[in-house]
Amino acid sequence: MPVASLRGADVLARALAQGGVRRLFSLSGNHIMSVYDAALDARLAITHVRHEGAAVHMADAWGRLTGEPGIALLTGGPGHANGVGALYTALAAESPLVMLSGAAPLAETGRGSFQELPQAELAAPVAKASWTARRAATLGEDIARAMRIARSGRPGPVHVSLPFDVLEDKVERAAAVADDEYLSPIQALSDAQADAALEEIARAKRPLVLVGPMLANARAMRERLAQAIGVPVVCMESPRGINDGSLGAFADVLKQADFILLLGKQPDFSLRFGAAAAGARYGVIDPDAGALERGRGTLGADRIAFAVLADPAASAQALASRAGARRGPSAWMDEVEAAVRYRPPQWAGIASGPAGPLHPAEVGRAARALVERSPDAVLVIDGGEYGQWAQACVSAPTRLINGIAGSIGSAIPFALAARVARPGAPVVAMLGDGTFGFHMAEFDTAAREHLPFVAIVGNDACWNAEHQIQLRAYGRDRAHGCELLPARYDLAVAALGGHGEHVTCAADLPGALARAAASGKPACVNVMIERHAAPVVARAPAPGVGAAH
Ligand SMILES: Cc1ncc(C[n+]2csc(CCOP(=O)(O)OP(=O)(O)O)c2C)c(N)n1
Repeated sequence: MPVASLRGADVLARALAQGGVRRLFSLSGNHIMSVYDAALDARLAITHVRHEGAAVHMADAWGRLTGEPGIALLTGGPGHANGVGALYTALAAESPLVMLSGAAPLAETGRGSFQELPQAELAAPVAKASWTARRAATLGEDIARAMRIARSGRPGPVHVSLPFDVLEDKVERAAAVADDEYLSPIQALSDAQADAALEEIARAKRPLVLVGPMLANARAMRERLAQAIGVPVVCMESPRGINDGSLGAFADVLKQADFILLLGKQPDFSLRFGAAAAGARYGVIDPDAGALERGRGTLGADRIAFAVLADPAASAQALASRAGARRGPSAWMDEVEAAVRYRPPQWAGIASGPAGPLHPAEVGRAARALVERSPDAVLVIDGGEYGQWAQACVSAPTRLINGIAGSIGSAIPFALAARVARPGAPVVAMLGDGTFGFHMAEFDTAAREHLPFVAIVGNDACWNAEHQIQLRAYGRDRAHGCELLPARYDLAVAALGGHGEHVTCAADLPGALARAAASGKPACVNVMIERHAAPVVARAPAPGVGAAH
């Protein structure tokens, strides 16, 4: 292509490629077809989805799994607006992504241009940064800056609007961008700071390290740190906070902690603003000055032993390498591990009648057997009551959940993106029937793109999480409006080119899962389940098994 005919769209696509981007999650539209065209020469593959929210969820999953910003490319106006909601999930999950949206031409700003919208303003509250590109020649700088901000400090989503005329404008040459402009310097913990933190920990009888969503998929690093410093390291990434079913009876031991190192974990609602461990003193290591300040305000200066601005992953490494002789095997560490592992023994014996429907714990048992077949499996779990049972019953080294945002609907896009990011890994997604409806059409994307995975839908014909609130707060005779049909989602998936299984009793579930996994297609195992409240995993006085409704 002659240099003089370089479009803004070409500058953009080249800049993405220079930043290591190989794939865009996108839904097409008038404003961005020049980028589709430029993607050919820049060798950017496009996963073309059925709703902009799905593209952003996929970029989110990509960010969480690879640590590299996922890229969503949307059209302007309504396309952009459809994508903005999904930024909320990524922001709370501390997941790096860049959402690029086509936009009305700059030259027509304020004149009622087609699909004109103050896009940067709309995305700003749910993004780390949000702006409108101004010139074709400097689109490379926009991209480098967006990727740098997305992955720096506390990772998160960044938005850049791309006006139509900026993308179409021709330039002779693009402003050169150095590779390091895509990266941000890592704020490390100094040796002295690491030693001081370790001394504080050594003085405590029952210390804990809590990490937040940004280290959720750094399990090996968490284990190394725990081993090196002899202190339990627990990741909190659930909107259920200390009642996260995957943390077992953790709330019981958290109460007893006398020192807590918050390693990138914010003392927000999920820790009851510090009240979940009322007697503890805190050390805070956080990459974000604003979060440190908020933490001071929330916890109170008198409870904070130290607060340091530093990157959590680099700090984990510094702490591990500065730790001298590790604390010997401690009863406290064993106690915390046992609490996190704890599940009520009665769960193992839960069995529904031979004709079904199933208890969600039974689905969990069968799903666990499927997931455990491969150490590489990626487990995706959404919210709702079934999602909480799934999180309590099934685990995997790599797991993607809806996260602190508490939003539902991301599981199917997450599963597709996981399959793209980890082509050889089996992907299992667990989600309720209400949630299934959000992005059901992405089974078409999965079939078209040959992305097999297994979705295990817990079908209680209900928005049960909200139904349970009605039962608790207003009584059975005032529970209304949360019913769904016992729909045949399996048939819908088959019609879209996937594999469908309908399971009405426990005996049929293992076979259905095996057929789904072997089908080589995106599969929906539609399991009819009872309506149970989410599990509360407390050891005393009576372990909770939700009552059937
Ligand atoms: C985006 C979004 N919309 C609505 C909610 C509120 N909400 C949370 S769980 C839930 C019900 C989910 O139903 P389903 O997926 O069938 O799971 P169930 O609770 O029935 O097991 C709803 C409506 C939410 N958290 N996020």
